[in-house]
Amino acid sequence: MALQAASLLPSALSMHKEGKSSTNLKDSSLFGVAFYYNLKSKFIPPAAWNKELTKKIAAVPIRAQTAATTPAVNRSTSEQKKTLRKGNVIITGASSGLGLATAKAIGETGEWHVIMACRDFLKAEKAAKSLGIPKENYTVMHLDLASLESVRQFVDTFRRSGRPLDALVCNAAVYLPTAKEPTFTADGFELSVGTNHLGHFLLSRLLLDDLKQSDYPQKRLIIVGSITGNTNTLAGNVPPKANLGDLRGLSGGLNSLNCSPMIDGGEFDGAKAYKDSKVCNMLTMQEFHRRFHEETGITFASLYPGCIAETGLFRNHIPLFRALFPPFQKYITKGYVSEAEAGKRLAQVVRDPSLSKSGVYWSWNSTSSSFENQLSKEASDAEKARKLWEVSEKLVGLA
Ligand code: LMG
Ligand code: NDP
Ligand code: PMR
Repeated sequence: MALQAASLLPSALSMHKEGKSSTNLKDSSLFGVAFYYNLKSKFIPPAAWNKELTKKIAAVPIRAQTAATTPAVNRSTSEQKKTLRKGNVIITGASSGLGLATAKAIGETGEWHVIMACRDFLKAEKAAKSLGIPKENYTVMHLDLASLESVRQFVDTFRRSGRPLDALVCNAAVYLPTAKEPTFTADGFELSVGTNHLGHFLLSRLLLDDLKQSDYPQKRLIIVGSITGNTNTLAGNVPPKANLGDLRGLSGGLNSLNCSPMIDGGEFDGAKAYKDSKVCNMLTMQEFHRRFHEETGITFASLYPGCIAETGLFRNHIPLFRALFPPFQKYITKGYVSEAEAGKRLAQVVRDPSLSKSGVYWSWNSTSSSFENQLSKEASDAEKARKLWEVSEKLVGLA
Protein backbone atom coordinates (compact mmCIF):
# COMPACT_ATOMS: atom_id res chain seq x y z
CA MET A 1 0.00 0.00 0.00
CA ALA A 2 1.30 3.39 -0.89
CA LEU A 3 1.71 6.06 1.73
CA GLN A 4 2.57 9.65 1.12
CA ALA A 5 4.41 10.93 4.15
CA ALA A 6 4.67 14.45 5.42
CA SER A 7 8.12 15.89 5.89
CA LEU A 8 8.03 17.52 9.29
CA LEU A 9 11.62 18.59 9.54
CA PRO A 10 12.77 22.04 8.49
CA SER A 11 15.76 22.02 6.20
CA ALA A 12 18.00 23.47 8.94
CA LEU A 13 17.40 20.39 11.04
CA SER A 14 18.10 18.04 8.19
CA MET A 15 21.38 19.89 7.61
CA HIS A 16 22.21 19.24 11.21
CA LYS A 17 21.46 15.56 10.78
CA GLU A 18 23.77 15.33 7.81
CA GLY A 19 26.41 17.10 9.84
CA LYS A 20 26.03 14.37 12.40
CA SER A 21 26.91 11.71 9.88
CA SER A 22 30.15 13.47 9.05
CA THR A 23 30.96 13.35 12.77
CA ASN A 24 30.61 9.57 12.53
CA LEU A 25 32.99 9.65 9.64
CA LYS A 26 35.57 11.31 11.82
CA ASP A 27 34.97 8.79 14.61
CA SER A 28 35.74 5.87 12.36
CA SER A 29 39.32 6.93 11.84
CA LEU A 30 42.22 4.50 11.79
CA PHE A 31 44.11 3.85 15.06
CA GLY A 32 42.14 6.51 16.89
CA VAL A 33 43.51 9.37 14.80
CA ALA A 34 40.78 11.68 13.57
CA PHE A 35 41.03 12.39 9.86
CA TYR A 36 38.77 14.80 8.04
CA TYR A 37 38.20 13.51 4.57
CA ASN A 38 37.59 15.70 1.58
CA LEU A 39 36.91 13.85 -1.65
CA LYS A 40 38.49 16.51 -3.78
CA SER A 41 41.65 16.92 -1.73
CA LYS A 42 44.68 14.75 -2.34
CA PHE A 43 45.69 13.01 0.87
CA ILE A 44 49.06 11.30 0.57
CA PRO A 45 49.18 8.33 2.92
CA PRO A 46 52.35 7.42 4.79
CA ALA A 47 54.54 5.56 2.29
CA ALA A 48 55.25 2.73 4.70
CA TRP A 49 51.60 1.72 4.79
CA ASN A 50 50.88 1.42 1.19
CA LYS A 51 53.95 1.28 -1.00
CA GLU A 52 53.46 -2.31 -2.07
CA LEU A 53 49.71 -2.09 -2.27
CA THR A 54 49.88 1.09 -4.34
CA LYS A 55 52.23 -0.62 -6.77
CA LYS A 56 49.83 -3.56 -7.08
CA ILE A 57 46.87 -1.29 -7.56
CA ALA A 58 48.73 0.72 -10.19
CA ALA A 59 49.52 -2.51 -12.03
CA VAL A 60 45.85 -3.43 -12.31
CA PRO A 61 44.22 -2.03 -15.41
CA ILE A 62 41.77 0.29 -13.72
CA ARG A 63 40.71 2.61 -16.52
CA ALA A 64 39.37 5.34 -14.32
CA GLN A 65 42.10 7.85 -14.84
CA THR A 66 42.27 7.86 -18.60
CA ALA A 67 38.82 7.48 -20.03
CA ALA A 68 36.63 10.36 -21.08
CA THR A 69 32.97 11.00 -20.44
CA THR A 70 30.46 10.09 -23.13
CA PRO A 71 29.31 13.05 -25.20
CA ALA A 72 25.88 14.45 -24.50
CA VAL A 73 22.90 13.48 -26.61
CA ASN A 74 21.59 16.82 -27.83
CA ARG A 75 18.22 15.54 -28.90
CA SER A 76 17.43 14.44 -25.36
CA THR A 77 18.44 17.75 -23.82
CA SER A 78 16.10 19.78 -25.96
CA GLU A 79 13.26 17.28 -25.59
CA GLN A 80 13.68 17.27 -21.83
CA LYS A 81 13.19 21.03 -21.71
CA LYS A 82 9.83 20.60 -23.42
CA THR A 83 8.65 18.06 -20.83
CA LEU A 84 6.23 19.59 -18.40
CA ARG A 85 5.51 16.73 -16.07
CA LYS A 86 7.81 15.39 -13.38
CA GLY A 87 9.71 12.21 -14.07
CA ASN A 88 8.86 9.18 -11.94
CA VAL A 89 11.59 6.89 -10.68
CA ILE A 90 11.36 3.74 -8.58
CA ILE A 91 14.40 3.11 -6.36
CA THR A 92 14.61 -0.23 -4.54
CA GLY A 93 16.25 -0.27 -1.10
CA ALA A 94 15.92 3.48 -0.68
CA SER A 95 15.70 3.23 3.13
CA SER A 96 19.45 3.56 3.65
CA GLY A 97 22.87 3.99 2.09
CA LEU A 98 23.15 4.57 -1.64
CA GLY A 99 19.43 4.22 -2.36
CA LEU A 100 18.50 6.84 0.21
CA ALA A 101 21.24 9.23 -0.92
CA THR A 102 20.03 8.83 -4.51
CA ALA A 103 16.42 9.44 -3.48
CA LYS A 104 17.61 12.66 -1.84
CA ALA A 105 19.72 13.77 -4.81
CA ILE A 106 16.85 13.17 -7.24
CA GLY A 107 13.99 14.16 -4.90
CA GLU A 108 15.39 17.56 -4.11
CA THR A 109 15.67 18.58 -7.77
CA GLY A 110 11.90 19.09 -7.82
CA GLU A 111 11.85 17.57 -11.31
CA TRP A 112 11.22 14.02 -10.19
CA HIS A 113 8.93 12.00 -7.98
CA VAL A 114 10.76 9.17 -6.23
CA ILE A 115 9.00 5.94 -5.36
CA MET A 116 11.02 4.46 -2.52
CA ALA A 117 10.47 0.69 -2.81
CA CYS A 118 11.39 -0.64 0.62
CA ARG A 119 10.82 -3.67 2.84
CA ASP A 120 10.79 -1.56 6.02
CA PHE A 121 8.14 1.05 5.50
CA LEU A 122 8.67 3.08 8.65
CA LYS A 123 12.43 3.07 8.37
CA ALA A 124 12.10 4.49 4.87
CA GLU A 125 9.64 7.19 5.97
CA LYS A 126 11.87 8.23 8.84
CA ALA A 127 14.97 8.26 6.67
CA ALA A 128 13.30 10.39 3.98
CA LYS A 129 12.09 12.88 6.59
CA SER A 130 15.38 13.11 8.39
CA LEU A 131 17.19 13.90 5.13
CA GLY A 132 14.61 16.57 4.38
CA ILE A 133 13.43 15.16 1.03
CA PRO A 134 10.45 17.39 0.15
CA LYS A 135 7.33 15.36 0.95
CA GLU A 136 5.64 16.07 -2.36
CA ASN A 137 8.61 14.51 -4.14
CA TYR A 138 8.50 11.00 -2.75
CA THR A 139 6.21 8.07 -1.90
CA VAL A 140 7.16 4.98 0.08
CA MET A 141 5.80 1.68 -1.27
CA HIS A 142 6.30 -1.72 0.25
CA LEU A 143 8.58 -4.14 -1.60
CA ASP A 144 10.32 -7.20 -0.21
CA LEU A 145 12.62 -8.52 -2.91
CA ALA A 146 13.06 -11.75 -0.97
CA SER A 147 9.51 -12.73 -1.97
CA LEU A 148 8.34 -13.07 -5.58
CA GLU A 149 4.77 -12.58 -4.38
CA SER A 150 5.77 -9.25 -2.83
CA VAL A 151 7.45 -8.21 -6.09
CA ARG A 152 4.25 -8.94 -8.00
CA GLN A 153 2.16 -7.11 -5.41
CA PHE A 154 4.45 -4.11 -5.60
CA VAL A 155 4.04 -3.95 -9.37
CA ASP A 156 0.23 -4.09 -8.96
CA THR A 157 0.28 -1.36 -6.33
CA PHE A 158 2.51 0.82 -8.44
CA ARG A 159 0.24 0.39 -11.46
CA ARG A 160 -2.80 1.27 -9.39
CA SER A 161 -1.11 4.53 -8.36
CA GLY A 162 -1.62 5.63 -11.97
CA ARG A 163 1.88 7.06 -12.28
CA PRO A 164 3.82 6.51 -15.45
CA LEU A 165 7.24 4.89 -14.97
CA ASP A 166 10.23 6.70 -16.44
CA ALA A 167 13.15 5.11 -14.60
CA LEU A 168 13.74 2.05 -12.45
CA VAL A 169 16.78 1.75 -10.20
CA CYS A 170 17.58 -1.74 -8.87
CA ASN A 171 19.70 -0.83 -5.85
CA ALA A 172 18.71 -3.00 -2.87
CA ALA A 173 21.08 -5.74 -1.76
CA VAL A 174 22.11 -7.94 1.14
CA TYR A 175 25.64 -9.10 1.93
CA LEU A 176 26.16 -12.00 4.35
CA PRO A 177 29.93 -12.39 4.67
CA THR A 178 29.95 -14.11 8.07
CA ALA A 179 27.09 -16.58 7.51
CA LYS A 180 28.19 -20.18 7.94
CA GLU A 181 24.96 -21.64 6.59
CA PRO A 182 22.76 -20.33 3.80
CA THR A 183 19.43 -18.64 4.51
CA PHE A 184 16.60 -18.54 2.00
CA THR A 185 13.97 -16.29 0.45
CA ALA A 186 10.24 -16.99 0.69
CA ASP A 187 10.59 -18.99 -2.54
CA GLY A 188 13.52 -21.03 -1.28
CA PHE A 189 16.40 -19.34 -3.10
CA GLU A 190 19.68 -18.59 -1.33
CA LEU A 191 19.06 -15.14 0.17
CA SER A 192 21.75 -13.00 -1.49
CA VAL A 193 21.22 -14.20 -5.04
CA GLY A 194 17.46 -14.50 -4.41
CA THR A 195 17.21 -10.87 -3.29
CA ASN A 196 19.92 -9.10 -5.27
CA HIS A 197 19.42 -10.92 -8.57
CA LEU A 198 16.18 -12.94 -8.81
CA GLY A 199 13.94 -10.38 -7.02
CA HIS A 200 15.27 -7.60 -9.24
CA PHE A 201 15.09 -9.79 -12.33
CA LEU A 202 11.35 -10.35 -11.86
CA LEU A 203 10.77 -6.71 -10.93
CA SER A 204 12.53 -5.35 -13.98
CA ARG A 205 10.96 -7.87 -16.32
CA LEU A 206 7.48 -6.92 -15.12
CA LEU A 207 8.14 -3.17 -15.13
CA LEU A 208 9.67 -3.21 -18.61
CA ASP A 209 6.15 -2.86 -20.03
CA ASP A 210 5.55 0.21 -17.88
CA LEU A 211 8.82 1.78 -19.01
CA LYS A 212 7.89 1.05 -22.63
CA GLN A 213 4.60 2.88 -22.20
CA SER A 214 6.15 6.02 -20.73
CA ASP A 215 6.23 9.10 -22.95
CA TYR A 216 9.19 10.58 -21.08
CA PRO A 217 12.05 11.61 -23.39
CA GLN A 218 14.60 9.41 -21.61
CA LYS A 219 13.64 6.09 -20.08
CA ARG A 220 16.16 4.16 -18.05
CA LEU A 221 16.60 0.86 -16.25
CA ILE A 222 19.65 0.93 -13.98
CA ILE A 223 21.20 -1.79 -11.79
CA VAL A 224 23.91 -1.22 -9.22
CA GLY A 225 26.84 -3.55 -9.97
CA SER A 226 30.22 -3.62 -8.27
CA ILE A 227 33.95 -3.73 -8.75
CA THR A 228 34.16 -6.78 -6.46
CA GLY A 229 32.29 -8.86 -9.06
CA ASN A 230 34.81 -7.90 -11.74
CA THR A 231 37.93 -10.06 -11.70
CA ASN A 232 39.77 -7.67 -14.05
CA THR A 233 40.40 -5.47 -10.97
CA LEU A 234 42.43 -5.87 -7.79
CA ALA A 235 39.28 -5.65 -5.66
CA GLY A 236 37.73 -8.43 -7.71
CA ASN A 237 40.68 -10.68 -6.94
CA VAL A 238 40.29 -10.61 -3.16
CA PRO A 239 39.09 -14.08 -2.23
CA PRO A 240 36.48 -15.46 -2.55
CA LYS A 241 36.23 -14.48 -6.22
CA ALA A 242 32.99 -14.28 -8.18
CA ASN A 243 32.42 -17.22 -10.52
CA LEU A 244 29.11 -18.41 -11.90
CA GLY A 245 30.59 -21.56 -13.44
CA ASP A 246 28.08 -23.33 -15.67
CA LEU A 247 25.12 -22.12 -13.55
CA ARG A 248 24.37 -25.66 -12.37
CA GLY A 249 23.38 -24.54 -8.85
CA LEU A 250 21.10 -21.81 -10.19
CA SER A 251 19.51 -24.24 -12.64
CA GLY A 252 18.80 -26.53 -9.68
CA GLY A 253 16.97 -23.76 -7.81
CA LEU A 254 19.65 -22.64 -5.28
CA ASN A 255 17.66 -24.29 -2.54
CA SER A 256 20.08 -26.69 -0.82
CA LEU A 257 17.55 -29.52 -1.25
CA ASN A 258 18.31 -31.06 -4.61
CA CYS A 259 21.33 -28.93 -5.22
CA SER A 260 23.86 -26.38 -4.03
CA PRO A 261 22.82 -22.95 -2.73
CA MET A 262 25.58 -21.42 -4.88
CA ILE A 263 25.17 -20.52 -8.57
CA ASP A 264 28.25 -22.53 -9.59
CA GLY A 265 27.16 -25.55 -7.58
CA GLY A 266 29.87 -25.17 -4.91
CA GLU A 267 29.91 -24.95 -1.10
CA PHE A 268 28.03 -22.05 0.50
CA ASP A 269 30.10 -18.88 0.88
CA GLY A 270 28.19 -15.69 1.70
CA ALA A 271 30.80 -13.29 0.32
CA LYS A 272 31.02 -15.23 -2.93
CA ALA A 273 27.22 -15.41 -3.23
CA TYR A 274 27.09 -11.59 -3.01
CA LYS A 275 29.81 -11.11 -5.63
CA ASP A 276 28.10 -13.69 -7.88
CA SER A 277 24.83 -11.78 -7.50
CA LYS A 278 26.57 -8.58 -8.67
CA VAL A 279 27.89 -10.42 -11.73
CA CYS A 280 24.28 -11.48 -12.42
CA ASN A 281 23.16 -7.84 -12.09
CA MET A 282 25.75 -6.68 -14.62
CA LEU A 283 25.03 -9.56 -17.05
CA THR A 284 21.29 -8.91 -16.78
CA MET A 285 21.66 -5.29 -17.86
CA GLN A 286 23.62 -6.27 -20.94
CA GLU A 287 21.06 -8.91 -21.86
CA PHE A 288 18.27 -6.33 -21.46
CA HIS A 289 20.26 -4.03 -23.71
CA ARG A 290 20.69 -6.71 -26.40
CA ARG A 291 17.06 -7.77 -26.30
CA PHE A 292 15.22 -4.49 -25.86
CA HIS A 293 17.26 -1.37 -26.45
CA GLU A 294 16.74 -1.03 -30.17
CA GLU A 295 13.05 -1.82 -30.02
CA THR A 296 12.20 0.38 -27.00
CA GLY A 297 14.83 3.12 -26.85
CA ILE A 298 15.18 2.41 -23.12
CA THR A 299 18.67 2.94 -21.69
CA PHE A 300 19.96 -0.09 -19.78
CA ALA A 301 23.07 0.42 -17.65
CA SER A 302 24.91 -0.74 -14.57
CA LEU A 303 27.45 1.08 -12.46
CA TYR A 304 30.01 0.92 -9.71
CA PRO A 305 29.56 4.12 -7.70
CA GLY A 306 32.78 3.75 -5.65
CA CYS A 307 33.35 2.10 -2.29
CA ILE A 308 30.75 3.51 0.10
CA ALA A 309 32.47 1.94 3.05
CA GLU A 310 30.09 3.01 5.84
CA THR A 311 26.70 1.85 4.57
CA GLY A 312 24.41 -0.76 6.08
CA LEU A 313 25.74 -3.26 3.54
CA PHE A 314 28.45 -4.20 6.04
CA ARG A 315 26.07 -4.56 8.99
CA ASN A 316 26.68 -8.31 9.15
CA HIS A 317 30.45 -8.07 8.97
CA ILE A 318 32.62 -8.39 12.10
CA PRO A 319 33.13 -5.17 14.10
CA LEU A 320 36.86 -5.09 13.33
CA PHE A 321 36.13 -5.06 9.62
CA ARG A 322 33.57 -2.29 10.03
CA ALA A 323 36.09 -0.20 11.95
CA LEU A 324 39.05 -0.72 9.58
CA PHE A 325 37.31 -0.84 6.21
CA PRO A 326 36.50 2.90 5.85
CA PRO A 327 40.05 4.17 6.61
CA PHE A 328 41.50 1.35 4.49
CA GLN A 329 39.43 2.52 1.54
CA LYS A 330 40.02 6.23 2.19
CA TYR A 331 43.74 6.28 2.71
CA ILE A 332 45.09 3.10 1.15
CA THR A 333 43.02 2.08 -1.86
CA LYS A 334 41.58 5.62 -2.34
CA GLY A 335 38.42 3.89 -3.51
CA TYR A 336 36.24 5.50 -0.81
CA VAL A 337 33.25 7.63 -1.66
CA SER A 338 30.70 9.20 0.71
CA GLU A 339 27.04 8.18 0.59
CA ALA A 340 26.11 11.68 -0.60
CA GLU A 341 28.65 11.66 -3.44
CA ALA A 342 27.68 8.12 -4.48
CA GLY A 343 24.03 9.22 -4.46
CA LYS A 344 24.88 12.07 -6.84
CA ARG A 345 26.65 9.62 -9.13
CA LEU A 346 23.69 7.26 -9.30
CA ALA A 347 21.36 10.24 -9.77
CA GLN A 348 23.49 11.23 -12.78
CA VAL A 349 23.01 7.79 -14.31
CA VAL A 350 19.25 8.15 -13.81
CA ARG A 351 18.74 11.63 -15.24
CA ASP A 352 21.83 13.22 -16.77
CA PRO A 353 21.36 13.54 -20.55
CA SER A 354 25.08 12.93 -21.08
CA LEU A 355 24.81 9.46 -19.53
CA SER A 356 22.08 8.18 -21.81
CA LYS A 357 24.15 5.53 -23.60
CA SER A 358 22.74 2.02 -23.22
CA GLY A 359 24.66 -1.17 -22.45
CA VAL A 360 27.27 0.68 -20.40
CA TYR A 361 28.91 -0.05 -17.02
CA TRP A 362 29.63 3.38 -15.50
CA SER A 363 32.40 4.23 -13.08
CA TRP A 364 33.94 7.48 -11.81
CA ASN A 365 37.57 8.56 -11.64
CA SER A 366 39.35 10.34 -8.80
CA THR A 367 38.02 13.72 -9.92
CA SER A 368 34.48 12.33 -9.93
CA SER A 369 34.13 12.28 -13.72
CA SER A 370 32.07 9.45 -15.13
CA PHE A 371 33.49 7.06 -17.71
CA GLU A 372 32.50 3.84 -19.43
CA ASN A 373 34.34 1.11 -17.59
CA GLN A 374 35.17 -2.36 -18.86
CA LEU A 375 33.59 -5.42 -17.30
CA SER A 376 35.49 -8.62 -16.55
CA LYS A 377 35.46 -11.48 -19.02
CA GLU A 378 32.73 -13.32 -17.11
CA ALA A 379 30.63 -10.21 -16.47
CA SER A 380 30.61 -9.45 -20.22
CA ASP A 381 30.10 -13.00 -21.48
CA ALA A 382 27.09 -12.78 -23.83
CA GLU A 383 26.47 -16.53 -23.85
CA LYS A 384 26.43 -16.65 -20.04
CA ALA A 385 24.11 -13.65 -19.97
CA ARG A 386 21.66 -15.45 -22.25
CA LYS A 387 21.76 -18.61 -20.20
CA LEU A 388 21.38 -16.65 -16.95
CA TRP A 389 18.34 -14.91 -18.43
CA GLU A 390 16.70 -18.19 -19.43
CA VAL A 391 17.37 -19.98 -16.13
CA SER A 392 16.23 -16.92 -14.15
CA GLU A 393 13.00 -16.70 -16.18
CA LYS A 394 12.15 -20.26 -15.18
CA LEU A 395 12.94 -19.69 -11.50
CA VAL A 396 10.77 -16.58 -11.18
CA GLY A 397 7.88 -18.15 -13.09
CA LEU A 398 8.11 -16.20 -16.34
CA ALA A 399 8.89 -19.20 -18.53
C1 LMG B 1 37.11 -13.19 3.12
O1 LMG B 1 38.39 -12.97 3.52
C2 LMG B 1 36.38 -13.98 4.18
O2 LMG B 1 36.90 -15.26 4.21
C3 LMG B 1 34.91 -14.07 3.80
O3 LMG B 1 34.18 -14.67 4.81
C4 LMG B 1 34.37 -12.70 3.51
O4 LMG B 1 34.33 -11.92 4.65
C5 LMG B 1 35.23 -12.03 2.47
O5 LMG B 1 35.30 -10.34 0.87
C6 LMG B 1 34.75 -10.69 2.09
O6 LMG B 1 36.53 -11.95 2.92
C7 LMG B 1 39.07 -12.05 2.75
C8 LMG B 1 40.43 -11.92 3.37
C9 LMG B 1 41.30 -12.99 2.80
O7 LMG B 1 40.97 -10.67 3.08
C10 LMG B 1 41.21 -9.88 4.15
O8 LMG B 1 40.41 -9.08 4.48
C11 LMG B 1 42.45 -10.07 4.87
C12 LMG B 1 43.10 -8.76 5.12
C13 LMG B 1 44.54 -8.94 4.98
C14 LMG B 1 45.24 -7.64 5.18
C15 LMG B 1 46.26 -7.41 4.14
C16 LMG B 1 47.09 -6.20 4.45
C17 LMG B 1 46.73 -5.02 3.64
C18 LMG B 1 47.07 -3.73 4.35
C19 LMG B 1 46.01 -3.36 5.28
C20 LMG B 1 46.24 -2.17 6.15
C21 LMG B 1 45.32 -2.12 7.34
C22 LMG B 1 43.88 -1.93 7.03
C23 LMG B 1 43.15 -3.22 7.09
C24 LMG B 1 41.73 -3.09 6.64
C25 LMG B 1 41.20 -4.38 6.20
C26 LMG B 1 39.95 -4.18 5.49
C27 LMG B 1 39.86 -5.05 4.31
O9 LMG B 1 42.05 -12.50 1.76
C28 LMG B 1 43.26 -13.10 1.54
O10 LMG B 1 43.34 -14.28 1.45
C29 LMG B 1 44.40 -12.21 1.37
C30 LMG B 1 44.20 -11.45 0.15
C31 LMG B 1 45.22 -10.45 -0.04
C32 LMG B 1 44.91 -9.51 -1.16
C33 LMG B 1 44.49 -10.20 -2.36
C34 LMG B 1 44.78 -9.37 -3.50
C35 LMG B 1 44.93 -10.21 -4.69
C36 LMG B 1 45.88 -9.59 -5.58
C37 LMG B 1 45.83 -10.24 -6.86
C38 LMG B 1 46.36 -9.34 -7.83
C39 LMG B 1 45.92 -9.77 -9.14
C40 LMG B 1 45.66 -8.63 -9.98
C41 LMG B 1 44.59 -8.91 -10.92
C42 LMG B 1 44.89 -8.45 -12.25
C43 LMG B 1 43.90 -8.90 -13.24
C44 LMG B 1 44.41 -8.63 -14.62
C45 LMG B 1 43.44 -8.86 -15.65
P1 NDP C 1 22.60 -0.64 2.44
O1 NDP C 1 22.55 -1.86 3.27
O2 NDP C 1 22.73 0.68 3.11
O3 NDP C 1 21.32 -0.57 1.51
C1 NDP C 1 20.72 -1.70 1.00
C2 NDP C 1 19.25 -1.47 0.89
O4 NDP C 1 18.64 -2.66 0.39
C3 NDP C 1 18.57 -1.17 2.22
O5 NDP C 1 17.65 -0.14 2.01
C4 NDP C 1 17.86 -2.46 2.53
O6 NDP C 1 16.68 -2.31 3.31
C5 NDP C 1 17.49 -2.92 1.15
N1 NDP C 1 17.10 -4.32 1.11
C6 NDP C 1 17.79 -5.39 1.55
N2 NDP C 1 17.05 -6.50 1.39
C7 NDP C 1 15.88 -6.12 0.83
C8 NDP C 1 14.71 -6.81 0.45
N3 NDP C 1 14.57 -8.11 0.63
N4 NDP C 1 13.71 -6.10 -0.09
C9 NDP C 1 13.80 -4.77 -0.24
N5 NDP C 1 14.88 -4.07 0.11
C10 NDP C 1 15.90 -4.73 0.65
O7 NDP C 1 23.79 -0.87 1.40
P2 NDP C 1 24.37 0.04 0.21
O8 NDP C 1 23.68 1.33 0.15
O9 NDP C 1 25.82 0.00 0.32
O10 NDP C 1 23.98 -0.85 -1.05
C11 NDP C 1 23.23 -0.35 -2.12
C12 NDP C 1 23.71 -0.98 -3.41
O11 NDP C 1 25.03 -0.57 -3.68
C13 NDP C 1 23.73 -2.51 -3.41
O12 NDP C 1 23.26 -2.96 -4.64
C14 NDP C 1 25.21 -2.83 -3.28
O13 NDP C 1 25.51 -4.06 -3.85
C15 NDP C 1 25.80 -1.70 -4.06
N6 NDP C 1 27.20 -1.39 -3.82
C16 NDP C 1 27.62 -0.95 -2.60
C17 NDP C 1 28.94 -0.63 -2.40
C18 NDP C 1 29.45 -0.17 -1.09
O14 NDP C 1 30.65 0.05 -1.00
N7 NDP C 1 28.61 0.01 -0.07
C19 NDP C 1 29.90 -0.74 -3.49
C20 NDP C 1 29.35 -1.23 -4.72
C21 NDP C 1 28.05 -1.51 -4.87
P3 NDP C 1 16.72 -2.14 4.92
O15 NDP C 1 17.03 -0.70 5.14
O16 NDP C 1 15.34 -2.52 5.28
O17 NDP C 1 17.75 -3.06 5.44
MG1 PMR D 1 38.05 -4.45 -1.12
C1 PMR D 1 42.24 -1.69 -4.77
C2 PMR D 1 41.13 -1.20 -4.50
C3 PMR D 1 40.01 -1.81 -3.78
C4 PMR D 1 38.72 -1.38 -3.94
C5 PMR D 1 38.26 -0.24 -4.81
C6 PMR D 1 37.90 -2.20 -3.12
C7 PMR D 1 36.52 -2.06 -3.04
N1 PMR D 1 38.67 -3.10 -2.45
C8 PMR D 1 39.99 -2.91 -2.83
C9 PMR D 1 41.10 -3.64 -2.41
C10 PMR D 1 41.10 -4.61 -1.39
N2 PMR D 1 40.01 -5.02 -0.70
C11 PMR D 1 42.27 -5.31 -0.90
C12 PMR D 1 43.65 -5.10 -1.42
C13 PMR D 1 41.83 -6.15 0.10
C14 PMR D 1 42.64 -7.11 0.91
C15 PMR D 1 43.14 -6.43 2.10
C16 PMR D 1 40.41 -5.96 0.22
C17 PMR D 1 39.61 -6.64 1.13
C18 PMR D 1 38.23 -6.53 1.16
C19 PMR D 1 37.32 -7.26 1.99
C20 PMR D 1 37.63 -8.25 3.03
N3 PMR D 1 37.49 -5.69 0.33
C21 PMR D 1 36.19 -5.89 0.61
C22 PMR D 1 36.06 -6.83 1.61
C23 PMR D 1 34.66 -7.00 1.84
O1 PMR D 1 34.11 -7.72 2.65
C24 PMR D 1 33.92 -6.15 0.85
C25 PMR D 1 33.25 -7.07 -0.11
O2 PMR D 1 33.86 -7.82 -0.81
O3 PMR D 1 31.95 -7.03 -0.19
C26 PMR D 1 31.42 -7.92 -1.16
C27 PMR D 1 34.99 -5.38 0.13
C28 PMR D 1 34.95 -4.37 -0.83
N4 PMR D 1 36.08 -3.86 -1.42
C29 PMR D 1 35.70 -2.86 -2.28
C30 PMR D 1 34.28 -2.75 -2.24
C31 PMR D 1 33.49 -1.77 -3.06
C32 PMR D 1 33.83 -3.67 -1.35
C33 PMR D 1 32.41 -3.87 -0.94
C34 PMR D 1 31.22 -3.70 -1.56
C35 PMR D 1 30.77 -4.26 -2.85
O4 PMR D 1 31.43 -4.81 -3.68
O5 PMR D 1 29.63 -4.04 -3.09
